[in-house]
Amino acid sequence: MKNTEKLSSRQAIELEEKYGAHNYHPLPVVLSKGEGVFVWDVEGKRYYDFLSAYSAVNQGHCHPRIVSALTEQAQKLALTSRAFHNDVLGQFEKYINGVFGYDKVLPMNTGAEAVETAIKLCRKWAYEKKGVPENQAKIVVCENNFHGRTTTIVSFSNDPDATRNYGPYTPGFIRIPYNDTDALEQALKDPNVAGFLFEPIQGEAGVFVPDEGYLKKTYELCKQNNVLYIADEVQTGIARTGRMLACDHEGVRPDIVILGKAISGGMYPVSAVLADDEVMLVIKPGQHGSTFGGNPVAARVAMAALDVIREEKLAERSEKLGDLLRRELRNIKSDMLTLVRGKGLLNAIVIKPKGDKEAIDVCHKMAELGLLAKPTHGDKIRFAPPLVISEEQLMECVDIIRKAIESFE
Ligand code: IF1
Repeated sequence: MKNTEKLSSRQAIELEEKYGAHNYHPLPVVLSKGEGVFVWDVEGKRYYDFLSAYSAVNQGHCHPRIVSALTEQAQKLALTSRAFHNDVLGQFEKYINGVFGYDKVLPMNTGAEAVETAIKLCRKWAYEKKGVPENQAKIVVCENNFHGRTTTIVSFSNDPDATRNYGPYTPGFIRIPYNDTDALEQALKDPNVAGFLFEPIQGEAGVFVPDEGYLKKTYELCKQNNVLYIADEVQTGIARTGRMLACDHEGVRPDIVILGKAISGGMYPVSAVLADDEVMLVIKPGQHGSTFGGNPVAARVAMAALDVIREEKLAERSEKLGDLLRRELRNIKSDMLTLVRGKGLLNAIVIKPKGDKEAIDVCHKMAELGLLAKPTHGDKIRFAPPLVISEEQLMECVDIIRKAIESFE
């Protein structure tokens, strides 16, 4: 068998089943092409993509500008490591700091690595600036958080699937309820608390949007207690919720911003941590890094991906179409559809089972009708199309969703 043989869906699934680790359970659809809001399976069936690779593909699949950045740079210089300078990294750094308004950026590759970077930065800052005694620094996190899959990050998760039998766990984290400012106020009484790490909207928890004012209040509490305010915007950032950062909705400026996913338009693994000098410069040469972080392909791709967000006004589009989507979904009359929530084009619905039909069956029906989405935590379905979707396309998608849900009436 050649490496690039044309496979049927069934053959492709069988190969993965037989030769790949079983750490995922995908819908039985095998995709081979993407363009804008659409993906196609190997049999040529077209679908609307309502997952957008977990919000990595905000700019749409295979955006020509981002593809060009990738291919042009790949033909010139792909990787030098950080042992030498390259002629793109500095331009990217200047560019991204201009976009988000920070002094410095530290580029990594995956979201989890960027979260790890933020944790290390926060701890080092605690010992070297705040004066926390050695090895005593604590970081406050929230219940039902999702920040990635590394051993340290899963150490402060309360999802049994993420944690079970992966111990021993990294200490130094305090978990408090999300959307509870009193709990944060209590936790910050411990003088060894160095940071508050949170998602502005909890993605994995089923797109849980905190009460209005939560970001502002938690920000103020952190400021009062000399605690770093660390926003994981890996999923919520880059225009997904209707602003460049979800924190922009309440006008708060985190001490550390963590970005990933759509910072590359899903073209390449790029992540980044932003902070001002006071924090970022606690890390000195040799104290943190990665082979691929800040490579010229990543740098070019990220600049193109951010250009697209700005030039195509995708934050504005996300805000407007998100309002429309929620309004339309709330008009669907079905006992199964019990809740619609979200911000911008990061949304979820909650499905109440009817007989033996549940969220996964709704997803299978939507796939049949040409729209891909996936359940999370059994009863929720995330709706997060690429932000380049048009109003007309969105209305067609609402029709598909309505038909799928009503097919169980
Ligand atoms: C998986 C969810 C989304 C993230 C936030 C860091 C990371 C993520 C806020 C780590 C990653 C992903 C990864 C993916 C499933 C997924 C996810 F369902 F778990 F919640 F997007 F909705 N911070 N989120 O959401 O980034 O290291 O993966 O680049 O299967 O792990 P990464």
